[in-house]
Amino acid sequence: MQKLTFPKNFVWGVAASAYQIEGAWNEDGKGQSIWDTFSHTPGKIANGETGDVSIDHYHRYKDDVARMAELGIPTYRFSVAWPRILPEGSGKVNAKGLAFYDRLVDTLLKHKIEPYLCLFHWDLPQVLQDKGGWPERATAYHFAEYAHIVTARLSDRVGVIMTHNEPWVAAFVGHFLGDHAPGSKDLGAAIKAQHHILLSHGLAAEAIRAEARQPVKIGITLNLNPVHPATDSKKDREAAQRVDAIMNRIVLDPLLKGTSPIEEFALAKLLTGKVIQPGDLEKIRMLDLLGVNYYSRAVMKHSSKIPVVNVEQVHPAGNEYSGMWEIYPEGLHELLMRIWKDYFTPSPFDRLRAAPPASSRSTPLGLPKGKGEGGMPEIMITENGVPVPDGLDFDGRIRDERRIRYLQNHIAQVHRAIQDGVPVKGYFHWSLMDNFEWALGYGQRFGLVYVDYKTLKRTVKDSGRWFAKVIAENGMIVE
Ligand code: IFM
Repeated sequence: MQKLTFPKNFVWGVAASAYQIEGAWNEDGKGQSIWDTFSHTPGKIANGETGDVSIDHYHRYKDDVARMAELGIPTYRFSVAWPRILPEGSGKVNAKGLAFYDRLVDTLLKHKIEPYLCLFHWDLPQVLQDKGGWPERATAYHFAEYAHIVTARLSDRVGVIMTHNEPWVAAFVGHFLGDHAPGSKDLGAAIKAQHHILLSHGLAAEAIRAEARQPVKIGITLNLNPVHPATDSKKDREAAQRVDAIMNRIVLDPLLKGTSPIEEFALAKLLTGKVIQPGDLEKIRMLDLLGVNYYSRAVMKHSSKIPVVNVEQVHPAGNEYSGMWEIYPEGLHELLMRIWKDYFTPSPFDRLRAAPPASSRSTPLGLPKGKGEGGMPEIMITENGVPVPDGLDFDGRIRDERRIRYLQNHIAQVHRAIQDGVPVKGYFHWSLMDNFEWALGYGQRFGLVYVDYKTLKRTVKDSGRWFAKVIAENGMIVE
């Protein structure tokens, strides 16, 4: 038996997003989002489910926050629904929408829970989609306007603002794979959307800096996966590299290096024309906090199954799987080491080249100075969790042992990465409560708190109590 202790001030938290938990889809002046439209379209969501009511957090937020406090959870990452604030996407502000987040933040602070606010977790105002959505450059400027409004209202009490959650999913699952809103299947649109979302991050960062009432940390949260070739053949290795470029590097390179792999793909250029305009990449590189969402790895082989990129995902036999993915804890360590090596560790040559004049705003990596250590962005795990079947046992308790095992194994990998030199500053569990899992509806449960979808009654699972103990002890015992 061994105790794994985390560094002092390590940030423990839980995460959630507006559309997945709030419900109240058309209340208090909220505009329609692309997820309202998508979920109301027959055939898009499992069992025809929607987020119309979801778990009704909009009306039950006080109890939900109180439960978090009871568990001793010190930090909560939530998202703001853009169409609640700006029902038309831009222009007229909906006071009732802002008032909801005002109340939420005050309630969190009353319970001494630090709010981490995320501006965009996929619920784009439908009116902006009608004008072209993320493939349209103008959307990035509307996002900056929205960031400005939220910052002006909440930054006196919120010290961390994340611009986007998983921009790759919004761009590629929404515009190329078509499984998420808005549901298009167009690679060119996905690449344009990807670039404009990242551009909007940079524009919003400027707006946040300009408007913030206190020094605010600006972050972004990325879904990242180690990509492994299915075999050692040249074709499979190249397939894995292509997927790494189009899933990981497409977001990491612009944010941390000021380059983009889009420029490496002749086809992408052909499809998107001059999507990256002069000056865009400099704007994007504004970051104090890099959020890493980790769930699994991707094992890829060369195939025509997914056209254009010519790859297919394979699921190695003999491993453990959840309701959605392979369970692969080592991948979290591998991913953190890779991010650190490729994006945070300058070579001696880089150091010489980038040696900044004393007055410069740049860091040794050429990154704009943030609040992170030594001017580098901080790294945190902003999501990690598992969908496994669970439910009430005869005595009303939820013994979700698989989730506890999953968390223990993944948190141990974070600890291992810290020991190996990656200064990971925090870990957020996805999610606080069971909720609407996008195209899969309510079929996959990720919560530390079980929700009865008929009565909306909440019950803390064994994993919730286990995680509370990890937080209280700033660590855990492992075999
Ligand atoms: O539920 C999602 C969340 O919205 C974004 N990250 C992955 C989670 C699990 O699929």
